[in-house]
Amino acid sequence: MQLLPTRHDRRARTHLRAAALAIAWGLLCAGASAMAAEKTVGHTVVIEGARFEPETISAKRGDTIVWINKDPYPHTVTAPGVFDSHSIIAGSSWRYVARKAGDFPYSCTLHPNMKGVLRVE
Ligand SMILES: [Cu+2]
Repeated sequence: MQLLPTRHDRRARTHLRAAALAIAWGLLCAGASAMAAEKTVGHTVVIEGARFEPETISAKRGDTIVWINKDPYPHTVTAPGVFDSHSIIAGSSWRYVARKAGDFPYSCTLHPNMKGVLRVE
């Protein structure tokens, strides 16, 4: 019988504390993302055939807009000085949270004839 904690006991307790912290942190994060998900309003722009569909998308401040590239080659969603997705590879997407109100014309830097407008109220 031992009265003093052994080295093994101490280590076990440290592990337990680390595990408890990890669980608490996980719950905190899950809660925060659930709250964020409730508030988020999403809009989708599909990029297909080198066109933005719809060409003009209306959103409110705080909304998230997702551009999905369905073409087999990359595109960008670029409003100089406002936002820039850089290359969105085939089959990938890019999301942007509209923070500022206004009309933001954007284009694809790889295909400058591809144009769209993000309208934020
Ligand atoms: Cu393009």
